[in-house]
Amino acid sequence: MEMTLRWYGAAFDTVTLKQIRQIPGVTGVIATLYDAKPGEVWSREKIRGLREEVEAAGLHISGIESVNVHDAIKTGASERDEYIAHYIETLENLGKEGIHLVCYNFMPVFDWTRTELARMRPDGSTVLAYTQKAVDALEPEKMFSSIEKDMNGTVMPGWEPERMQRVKELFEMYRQVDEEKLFAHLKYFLEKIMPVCDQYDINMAIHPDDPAWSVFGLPRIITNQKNILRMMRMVDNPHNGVTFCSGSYGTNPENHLPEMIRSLKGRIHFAHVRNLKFNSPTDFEEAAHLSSDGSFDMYEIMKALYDIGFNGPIRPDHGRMIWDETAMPGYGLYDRALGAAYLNGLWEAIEKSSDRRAS
Ligand SMILES: [Mn+2]
Repeated sequence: MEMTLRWYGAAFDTVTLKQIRQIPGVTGVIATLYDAKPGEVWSREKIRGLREEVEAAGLHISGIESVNVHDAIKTGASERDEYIAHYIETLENLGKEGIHLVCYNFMPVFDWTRTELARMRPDGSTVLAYTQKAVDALEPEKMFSSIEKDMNGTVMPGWEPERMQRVKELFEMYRQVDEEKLFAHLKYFLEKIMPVCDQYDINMAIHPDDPAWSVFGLPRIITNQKNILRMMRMVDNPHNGVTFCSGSYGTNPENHLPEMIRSLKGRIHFAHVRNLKFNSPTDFEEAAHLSSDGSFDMYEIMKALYDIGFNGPIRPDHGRMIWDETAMPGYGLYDRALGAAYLNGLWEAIEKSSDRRAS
């Protein structure tokens, strides 16, 4: 595996490439053109500029998170072919610049959903949290304004103000789309893009829905082992793979994370590893990466990745806000750096003990 950190670009991120370069063992960044709109073609020049900026800092681009999929594709609207053509052009340009991993999601209307961005934990750190009670009590249009004040002045992925102004309209677009239709639209999209992925050896890594169940009555399909295996079988190409995100699949306690990892051997192209602390089955908060701080066995998660021969990029996912840092919630430097160091430590121990057993 390669340890990486997500980076939103110099214009948007409070964390610098220089700081990332100094985290032990981090050699790559997961980059994006953060101001590109869904459906827009990413020009080769812009991608090259980004690549050169990252390389000048002694790092490289390990993958893109995300190239967003336009709502016309997700809803199967008549103009979807035009947007798929744009997506293909973006993939071509990424491939020509030597980028071979693209994370994306197929979530309707909202990306990840949290009800609090700064819940205080006993140690004084603040974290993102979710409580079903709050979602049930809220109109979807009010979701954005209820968390906006805690965004620390940053723009959070999937929660762009201009998008949130259109929430009602977006709900209307998805009114006729149920789970079966969403699967069909995903299949249509994947079948169209696989040839360009084959040509440039681009691994597509779908990110799970977060949380892994339906919110506000919207369909959600990338939620569990059964659905993800269905998605891989319906377009059976090794480039059609997944981002294994422990914090997203793990929102549903019925998802057995190490077992899911083992069932996805060869198709996990990217891993997000973080820990959650459950206070009840419908209330969870993000925890430090350390197993004992949350509800997951992080050793077993890393061991499963090791055992299936995972060799793609991995990144610590959301971190807590600690040490008075001000940053995009979940994306500060300090706790993600601690997370990377911890995950690297687990990996080294697993690797060495496995070598010893083998020899
Ligand atoms: Mn994730």
